[in-house]
Amino acid sequence: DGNELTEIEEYMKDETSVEDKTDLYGIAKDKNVIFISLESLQTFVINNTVNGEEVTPFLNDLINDSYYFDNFYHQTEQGKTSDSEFIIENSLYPSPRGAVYFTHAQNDFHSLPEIIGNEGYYSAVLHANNKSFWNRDVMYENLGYDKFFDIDAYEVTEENSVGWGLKDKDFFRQSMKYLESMKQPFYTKFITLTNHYPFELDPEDATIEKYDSNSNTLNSYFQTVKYMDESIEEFFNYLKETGIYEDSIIVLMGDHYGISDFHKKAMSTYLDKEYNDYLHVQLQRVPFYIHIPGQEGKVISKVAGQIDVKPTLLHLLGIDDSTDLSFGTNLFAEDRKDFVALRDGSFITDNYVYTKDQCFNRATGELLDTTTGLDEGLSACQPYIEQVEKELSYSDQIIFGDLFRFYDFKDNTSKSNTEEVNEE
Ligand code: GP9
Ligand code: MN
Repeated sequence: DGNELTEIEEYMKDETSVEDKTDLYGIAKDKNVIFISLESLQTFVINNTVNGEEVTPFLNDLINDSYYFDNFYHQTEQGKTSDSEFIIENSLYPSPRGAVYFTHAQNDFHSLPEIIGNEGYYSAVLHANNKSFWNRDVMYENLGYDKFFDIDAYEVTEENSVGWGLKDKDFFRQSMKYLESMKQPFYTKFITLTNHYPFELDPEDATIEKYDSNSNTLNSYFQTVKYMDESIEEFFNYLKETGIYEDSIIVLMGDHYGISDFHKKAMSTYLDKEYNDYLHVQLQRVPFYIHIPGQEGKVISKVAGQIDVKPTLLHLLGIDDSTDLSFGTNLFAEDRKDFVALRDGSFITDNYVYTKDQCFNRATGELLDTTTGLDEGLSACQPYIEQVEKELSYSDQIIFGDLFRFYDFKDNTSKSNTEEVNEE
């Protein structure tokens, strides 16, 4: 039965209920939401250069008129893109192994597309890959998406493909006809593809020199990142030309890392920093933008993660989520949960970065203590260690036990509780 949900439910409500409705509550009410998943884009390329040239000129400028989060972490595991999708749709953690999209696609969820669907939104995913990749066709249906424009919705040829498939510029261009005829307000998720390992690009599409290091992967990465940056700029232009821009908010998010720690040496040279476990965690930051046409920009540096996207979007849309169960919190609230947990148990707080038994000073990277060899309770990170473990395990229990089938999201009470009350 669902009794184990009661404890988890209490934890989630205590930790994530943020009462304050900020000035931004409902700012995007009834507007379209255009969510862009930026394949393998990491924060370290933003406002950075290769051979003296900006890698992401458009995304750098976009910071000026967006809410831009520069300490925003991906929380994905083996499910890669699908994990990032799962996190933003549900504000739950992905599975420690495998992909929830495959292993628990039949569970009861209370997803973002479903919630906003109940508020009159039409929802669609646009992604030029086979519909069954990551089991998306099955999972999207369960999550309540109205439509999936998969590879069959696109004209894919030798010329307009590279690497994993349709080039991003062609993808956005061909997507416009679907967007223009879509019922409004809509929630659309665009999943890009070109900036995917091994970062292949046709020579005519390269507008920046490769980097020069022992890693072909890193060397090529900057070129495909630059290409993605240009494709996003083109997409923004299409949105403006068609007038969709004015009625929309645009959310951009890196899905997960692109450069693994297999490329330590090259990364260390590029960043001119020692590659240690602290830097490895800091490299799990991915860009997160909320662009609201007509609004001034702001860089927000507080620690944040993908888990926070769902409550944040619901806040902007002015949708009351007080009966929802999530592990994230609205990023605009003052009084928020003060850590971001990565899926491997590493975490980041205002003051600390914890990973592999080591507690670092977040600001300086200085190693404060190593928990092995310390008496319990002595690590500066100690108070968070158990809570992070508990939180990840609660999320696993929800998913592995399909516990949301016992919860009535409308009544704000678990079904098992109600039954108990009735029996008394
Ligand atoms: C595939 C694309 C990339 O459709 O989303 O998947 P990834 O390998 O990054 O999970
Ligand atoms: Mn991906």
